[in-house]
Amino acid sequence: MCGGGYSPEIRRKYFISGPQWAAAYRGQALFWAPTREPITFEDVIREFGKIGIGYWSTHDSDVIPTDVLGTDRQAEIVAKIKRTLEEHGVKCSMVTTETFYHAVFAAGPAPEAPEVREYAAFRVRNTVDIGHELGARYAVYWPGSLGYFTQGSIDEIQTLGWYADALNAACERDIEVAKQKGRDTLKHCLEAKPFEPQAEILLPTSDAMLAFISSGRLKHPEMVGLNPEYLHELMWGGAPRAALARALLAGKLWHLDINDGYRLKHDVDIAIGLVNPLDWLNVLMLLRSNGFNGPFNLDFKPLRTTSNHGVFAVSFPNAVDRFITLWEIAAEALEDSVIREATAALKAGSGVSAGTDADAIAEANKELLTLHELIAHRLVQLLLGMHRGRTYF
Ligand code: GLT
Ligand code: MN
Ligand code: MN
Repeated sequence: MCGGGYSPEIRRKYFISGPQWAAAYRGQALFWAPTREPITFEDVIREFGKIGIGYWSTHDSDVIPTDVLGTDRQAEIVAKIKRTLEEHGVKCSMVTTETFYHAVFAAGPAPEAPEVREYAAFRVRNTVDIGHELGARYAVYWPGSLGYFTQGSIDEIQTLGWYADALNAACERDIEVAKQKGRDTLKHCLEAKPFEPQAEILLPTSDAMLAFISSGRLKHPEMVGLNPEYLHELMWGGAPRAALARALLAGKLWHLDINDGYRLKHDVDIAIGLVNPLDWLNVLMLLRSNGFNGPFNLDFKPLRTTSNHGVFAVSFPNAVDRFITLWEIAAEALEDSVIREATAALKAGSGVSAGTDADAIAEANKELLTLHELIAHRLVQLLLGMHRGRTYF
């Protein structure tokens, strides 16, 4: 750690999940060889338990080799995961289907070949089964391979329809299994990313996904919502806070990948608040004031220069703790008397009765609007602790 941290008990009070793939990420990329040794799900779950990360999330193929998915061997591995989770006091919150890595998805999860689409349907159905078995409440879908490198070779409308068929298969299976097990159905959450790995992506943003959900192609649109990732909205140049506001407005913000990075760059998946802490404070104020309390999924990648030991000694505890601190500062900011007073004054307006006289209305509001800037200064004060020890007059 950096010399201090929250206790595991405090960390467990938040609905924070750690992905298997993030902790087991070995530092590899297109031009980069791995820098860390492989680790198992037992290692990850044990370390999350020690840190106090109460929830674990996984792709089907992170822990179950592709060739044994759906077989008895899968059942054995799932039973082993269950035991490991129990042993370390960690719960599985979310499962996601990998429909991008294996060569079978070379043309994406919804290509022309019906046998590949049938296989994709099997994969998402099977993930639903795994999710129910592990007690998860969320399923995530990242259709990053739904797109193309060269134009004209695929039919966008048909591809989107086929992708909807896969989600329909997952929802129908979910309804069946939930009934058998006496559980609620899962919340199926779509995750957008504007670029990577395809050059052109069919569902590049959370807004595109909202349109897709209400396109009429989904049989159970009420079962499908969003898992936005902070960085993915930033990557296309959007304002994550505004994207999340639109998702909230649509009642579809169900799950959130928390991380950080830069605008118009690739998916660097840096730990939350390490690049844009002020923006994150604003995002968390929005979420708190609209009743979103998680799950917050730590979808960041420990840096390639971090060691195996550092992943659990430095990366994860610092990411969790920065989230908690920012979350608490967000509460402070929402209660802050300066911000409250300024906001109330803005909402009250100038009180002038000037009818249709635009100039008179503008004149009357002129001083009041300075409060926008005042709020911004105050937020930075709260973030950096600059309000401490100052005299206010
Ligand atoms: C992939 C992607 C992430 C998604 C994962 C969920 S897969 O690593 O870049 O942002 O959350 O499938
Ligand atoms: Mn993500
Ligand atoms: Mn990402």
